[in-house]
Amino acid sequence: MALLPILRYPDPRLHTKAKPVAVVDAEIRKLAADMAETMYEAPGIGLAATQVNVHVRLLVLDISEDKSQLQVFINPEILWREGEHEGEEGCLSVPGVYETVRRSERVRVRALNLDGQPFELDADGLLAICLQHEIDHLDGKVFVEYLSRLKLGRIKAKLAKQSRITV
Ligand code: GNR
Ligand code: NI
Repeated sequence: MALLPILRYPDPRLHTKAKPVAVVDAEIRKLAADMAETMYEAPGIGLAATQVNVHVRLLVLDISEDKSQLQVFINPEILWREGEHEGEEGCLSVPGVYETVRRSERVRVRALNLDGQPFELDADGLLAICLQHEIDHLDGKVFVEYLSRLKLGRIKAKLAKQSRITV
């Protein structure tokens, strides 16, 4: 296993649209394992391949209290969504920024597992939020892009200042 570097907003590579996984093979399983290790170490509750600069449709998440429930989604698709929910989000690619985002309250997702088998999952609560956040990454979208231009400008200034201090 290996820890992977996480891209930081406003890195333009975060806006890459990820390509579907053609075959779930050993290389994809290795990427999922490395992404899980990277997510747990960060620590975060989800990670999309886009964030580690691999532009394929793969995400990992674990919203369990004791970090014992790794879930892997390959080629995830939202089949339907309903309701609205506003919640505070953070992102490993936008460290230190927490802002309220409006999302669907419930989603049904279809994806492949690590054996290449399709499954469907109905999600609500934090799982639904996290799935939408990660699938956005695969489409090249970062949560701060839902905010007003004013807020986004302030966030960019804050991140620029942070990177001058921490480098
Ligand atoms: O660790 C994370 N926490 C989080 C909190 C609220 C909504 C979404 C998230 S996902 C984030 C990890 C991450 O950046 N995934 O892309
Ligand atoms: Ni994120």
